[in-house]
Amino acid sequence: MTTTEQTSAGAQGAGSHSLEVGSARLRKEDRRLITGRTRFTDNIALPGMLHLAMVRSPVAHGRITSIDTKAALESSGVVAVLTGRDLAEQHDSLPNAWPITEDQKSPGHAAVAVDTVNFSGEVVACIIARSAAEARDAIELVDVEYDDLPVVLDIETAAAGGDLVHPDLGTNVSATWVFDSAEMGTGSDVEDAIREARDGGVLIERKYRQQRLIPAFMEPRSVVVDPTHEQVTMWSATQIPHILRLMLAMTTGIPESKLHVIAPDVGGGFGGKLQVTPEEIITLLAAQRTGRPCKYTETRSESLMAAHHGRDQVQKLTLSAKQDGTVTGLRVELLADMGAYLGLVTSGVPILGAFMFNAIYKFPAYHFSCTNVFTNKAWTDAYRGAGRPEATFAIERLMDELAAELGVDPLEIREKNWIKHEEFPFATVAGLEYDSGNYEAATEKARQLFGYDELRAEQKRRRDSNDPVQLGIGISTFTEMCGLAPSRVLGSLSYGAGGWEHAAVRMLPTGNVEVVTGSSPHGQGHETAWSQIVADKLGVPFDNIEVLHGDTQVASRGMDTYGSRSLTVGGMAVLKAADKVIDKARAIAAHMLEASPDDLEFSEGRFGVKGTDKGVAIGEVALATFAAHDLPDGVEANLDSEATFDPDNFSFPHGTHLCAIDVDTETGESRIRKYVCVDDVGTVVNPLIVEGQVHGGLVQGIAQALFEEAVYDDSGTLVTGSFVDYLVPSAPDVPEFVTDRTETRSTTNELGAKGVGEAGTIASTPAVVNAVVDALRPMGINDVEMPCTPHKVWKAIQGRSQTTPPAPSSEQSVAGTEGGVA
Ligand code: MCN
Repeated sequence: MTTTEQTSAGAQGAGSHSLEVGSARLRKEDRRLITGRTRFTDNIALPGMLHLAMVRSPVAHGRITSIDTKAALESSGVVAVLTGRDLAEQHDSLPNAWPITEDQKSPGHAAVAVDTVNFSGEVVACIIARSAAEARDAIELVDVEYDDLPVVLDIETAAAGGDLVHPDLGTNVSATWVFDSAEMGTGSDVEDAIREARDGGVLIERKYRQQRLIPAFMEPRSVVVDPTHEQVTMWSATQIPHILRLMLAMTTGIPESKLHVIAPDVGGGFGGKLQVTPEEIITLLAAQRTGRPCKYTETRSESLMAAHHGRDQVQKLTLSAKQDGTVTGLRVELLADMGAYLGLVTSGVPILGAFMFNAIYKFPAYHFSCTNVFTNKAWTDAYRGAGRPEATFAIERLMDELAAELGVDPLEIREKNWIKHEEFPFATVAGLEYDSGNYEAATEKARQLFGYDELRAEQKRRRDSNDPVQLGIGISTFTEMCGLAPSRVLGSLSYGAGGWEHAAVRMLPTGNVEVVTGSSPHGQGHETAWSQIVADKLGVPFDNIEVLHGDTQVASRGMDTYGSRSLTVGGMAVLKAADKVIDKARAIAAHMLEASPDDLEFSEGRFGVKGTDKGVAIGEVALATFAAHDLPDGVEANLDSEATFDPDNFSFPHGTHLCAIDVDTETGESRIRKYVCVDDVGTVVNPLIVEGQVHGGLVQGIAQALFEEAVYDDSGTLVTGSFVDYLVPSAPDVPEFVTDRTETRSTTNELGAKGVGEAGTIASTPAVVNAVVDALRPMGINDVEMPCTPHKVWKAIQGRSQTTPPAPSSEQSVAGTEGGVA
């Protein structure tokens, strides 16, 4: 593993002492995380607390004809059994905060099903008991009868009509959203480009499937509600305590001021905890009804079955190009599976991808349409990358297909089409403005680290010798829009919230600092990174800074953590609040030094009078505000400040990922031999955290390429309902990664930083699948559906080997343009 050490810092304010920003500090939160001094939601025990268990539907689509709760009510320890009818009056439909069109169709979504169930795993009753064991024991005693309704599972069938998931909507289509570069004035007409390509250019037409994935966070979802005080307190394993509080108020009618939401230590989320869940609402209502604290923690199987899923799209793609490899246009037609309901941002997830299919390339014509479709499966929503991995996969696979079609190196075809570093800022055909980037530098570095030419030479040798183990080389040169932010842009996409972030910085009388952030970390290390930013800014030791978060009484405002936004939006709010502390302290320091504020310079935590050795430390100023004996007129007696930051633009990290994979053509097994990535996330606050984020992201993207898939049987039952069947890779399944960085500052924030939380996931899936297909291309194979399991690879080989010789000796074989074979 190699890393480039950072030397420049985004946060100014420090002098010659070593900067915190850019140093590989160990994460301060890890002290408590690895010594068991954490408090996860399920660790919370309150006096008189009751426990909940959910009765879940075994059928995917059915009318509830009767629910008999008598036996359960008589069971040991059971206090109450609540059905959908019992709770229906107490809450509105669960929220969908992103209606993508004015005429979007959305079914009502009750926390507990009332008349019909629409996916297997939906809650039909809730048991409240003295202990978790007694609550679970009573599940089987609730007798629910269903009249089966037709089960709609296949997205293409659902989109075509026929049986309906929600007959009252009259259609399975929730909404169709279109972007066209000619209409929007961002480019030319894609149909013209396609026509021209048909008359003498190159046309690549493909259909790719993004399989359904399940966010497999380490800590399952858990919620505790205490209704015994004036304010109702909810602890939840959530990514979004602030949004959750607002949504709970809007859904249940409890005034926001009477709701206190805490996200204690949260064991991962990956987008899966960016949700307002039925279970949170049920626990809240159960606590209100019983007047006692209530707790619900899901089992792993419940988590897999009923927490929202991710991806699940069918992508129909047409890429047009000239014979010299210049891409002229791209048409994208998506079907996106919503599952049975629309969750918090379900409908908007594929739309986020709309802005990324053009990726780092500068072709002139683009058309995107997406049809959101209901099926009788768990609802989908944000999952690491949310829309952007799907888009990146499609374009990076297409670039490889174009290269194969033309018989040129896939790196060359990318270079021919990408935006050159001197062309930034760059207005894209999808209507965004990319801030900065240097694709040439990242690619060159990756190429060297990978040993690209040597590996291509080895590949040729193995192809020529008909080696049963073929070498595949996969490329992904990605970018993504992150730092989900500009409120105005989000508003133009009908997103229901803004994208700002809030922070408070308070210098205490001892000179120690409290930082309050509206971001809500659940594994990303904000306590460490925010301390580094403030340490440089205020000249205070790293260890003297405390970061508080995840509690709506402590951090009253926030937009929480998702979309790799926390550093570029939340970290910037922290930086701005720290600036205000310095401004406030300057007036007092000037008074103390009997100087004009303009004559003071602030460096390494000290105000000095220019040209003299007179000075005062900011900590002394803080103490002076506490005593307040001699403050200048009109100055507050504290060094507290707040700031809200809302950038004008997203940030666009990028990178080049290269994957070498050995594919055993006899068994179908693929083993990654070498994985190199060079990421550019602008200024790096903490290289160790960035490295960790990239590693985690890579594993998650590789998981989609090779391992994970949510599978339903024909009756709509989730087959992959445990970790025995849902294959989350562990350390032995992934290679050692070679990571490095280039550093192109973002121009959208003062730190110069770009997000990293999703980068690895977005980039790695196409790199791996491109490598698998590259290994098999001489056999006439131009696609393997994800996940590329040994069985699927083997089947692809068997399917083609009857008509195609196993391995032609040419260096680069030209594949046909029809769809894949898996
Ligand atoms: N960072 C940095 N320098 C940069 C960019 C980021 O030092 N140039 C640091 C930040 O200071 C922060 C971390 O890297 O400590 C991630 O920052 P950022 O990219 O802003 O992402 P967020 O903090 O907003 O995290 C969200 C992102 C998402 S969207 C998913 S999904 C995800 C992820 O983070 N889920 C995670 N990483 C995860 N990591 C863990 N352990 N668990 C999850 O559930």
